[in-house]
This record gives sequence, structure tokens and C-alpha cells, in this order.
Amino acid sequence: MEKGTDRRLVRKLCDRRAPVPYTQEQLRGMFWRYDTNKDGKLSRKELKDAFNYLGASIPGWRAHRALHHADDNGDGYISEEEVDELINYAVKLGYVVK
Ligand SMILES: [Ca+2]
Ligand SMILES: [Ca+2]
Repeated sequence: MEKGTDRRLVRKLCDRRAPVPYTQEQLRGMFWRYDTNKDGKLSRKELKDAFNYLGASIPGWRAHRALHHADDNGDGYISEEEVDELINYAVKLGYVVK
């Protein structure tokens, strides 16, 4: 085998293993999957489970921070109107697809 081919092959294999960050759409779908009581809002508990899934080291704290960041009306839930802010927040944390 030629050396050039070898190197290309290695690079390809590395790329496949490189972590891929979640897109906004993936995060949106993921968060709503964690709306387990289907009330159209994400509670702190639901956020905690979602961040646990994403791989947060302290999911409860992360849920608290996310609420602080995205819960505009301060009712303790992330509504559909507020979820974009939540997604922006989660994107910045750079979670990668496992
Ligand atoms: Ca809910
Ligand atoms: Ca709210």
C-alpha cells in the first residue's frame, strides 16, 4: 500500500471518531423528549434528566443554571417560548453526540 493512501485512511478513521457537537435541532428534540409529563413545559427535574443525558457532571446544578438563564417569566419552567434560550445556552456548553 502506498504511504499517501495510508495517511488518508488514518485521517478518515480519526474524523469518524471526532466528537460531533449537537445541533440546535437535535437539542430541541432531545429536550422535548424529556418533557415526560407532556405538559409542554420543562421542569427542573426534566431539565436535570436531560442534562444528565447530555453528560453534565452535575446535572442538578446545570438545570438550575439553565433555568436561571432561560426562564424569562420566572415560573420555574421552560416553556415553548423560552426553549430557544435554553438551546442557545446548551449549544454554548458544547455537548457532543455520544
Ligand atoms: Ca413537563
Ligand atoms: Ca418560564
